[in-house]
Amino acid sequence: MLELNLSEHPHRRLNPLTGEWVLVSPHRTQRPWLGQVETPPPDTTPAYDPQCYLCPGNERAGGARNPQYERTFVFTNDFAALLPDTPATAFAPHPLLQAQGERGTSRVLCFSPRHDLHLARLPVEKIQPVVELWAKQLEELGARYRWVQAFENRGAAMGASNPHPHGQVWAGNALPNEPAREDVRQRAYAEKYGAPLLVEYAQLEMARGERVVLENDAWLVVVPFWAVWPFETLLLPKRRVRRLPDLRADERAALADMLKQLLTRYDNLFETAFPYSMGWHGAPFDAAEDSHWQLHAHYYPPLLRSAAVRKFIVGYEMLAEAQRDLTAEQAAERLRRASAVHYSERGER
Ligand code: H2U
Ligand code: ZN
Repeated sequence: MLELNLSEHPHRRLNPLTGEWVLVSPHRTQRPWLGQVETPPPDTTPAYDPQCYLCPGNERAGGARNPQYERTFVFTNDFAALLPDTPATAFAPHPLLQAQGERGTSRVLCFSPRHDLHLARLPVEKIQPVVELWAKQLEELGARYRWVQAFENRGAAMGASNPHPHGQVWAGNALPNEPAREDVRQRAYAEKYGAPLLVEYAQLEMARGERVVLENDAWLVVVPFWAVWPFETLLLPKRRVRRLPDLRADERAALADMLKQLLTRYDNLFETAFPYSMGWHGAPFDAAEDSHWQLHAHYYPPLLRSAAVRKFIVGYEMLAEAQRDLTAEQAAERLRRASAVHYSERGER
């Protein structure tokens, strides 16, 4: 029997967090890399936009007005997907027709008063308040709801409605699909192997090195072995941490530093404001037994070859399973090689 070579032979990789497989076709990237980068269009986004519903002092849909905030600002989404006063009752006239009322809330998080500077372009000391904001929102909503999802849709390619740097937080009492799967898989792993899955995974990747993108005292960024999106990453604390609000002050500072480094490299890859969806996963807030959980963030960027060429989840992927050509190891290497200085600051003194 021939030995399987992960950088040559088509193979499937298991995502231990979800139980799903991804088909990898590395032979399709053997052709030389066409690393041609178009010159980015000059950035003309203003520091303040009178039309923006997130800028300080501006009016939003429904007539509310934002304060003249100086750091971060939170408001309840004017078109919230979840509402606190919903009847939490079931609709189930037949086993094939089942629904459940869901109570919750949805908030918008403004990361900075500056309309034009997304996270990658903010200095580390201005990213720190974003970390504090996440921690505070998760703690506050976690006291009332089982699952609190902090996330960011960045860039028009991911459906963000506005370039003003912002994220969202949705809270509800159900455990949604993704964390529910991760809960089951992490619990089963801890029971079988006696250690939390993601704690073991971080150690394994630090020892192997080939998928590590970045590291500092408290954090590790890897392209996970089972990545689906071309430049998907997983951000993991080095210490055992169950939920984001549990982070110590030094870990919060190190997180701001890690985000700056990661997002700078993302932007430099194709010299564009790199689009992505990202979000935090930690132990559900009602969990009596949560020792199998480890805090982490997922970054899912859609770009493949340039600012204009993105991956679509279509065809085989919708009907059979996810597939990629570029291996996780190749993606990690390209991210490692990307410059640590943001392209917009190059040549500045
Ligand atoms: P996205 O860019 O990820 O779509 O987030 C922006 C959110 O802002 C979106 O969910 C809300 C939209 O409902 N919004 C308001 O709450 N008030 C407004 O005046 C416009 C948009
Ligand atoms: Zn704005």
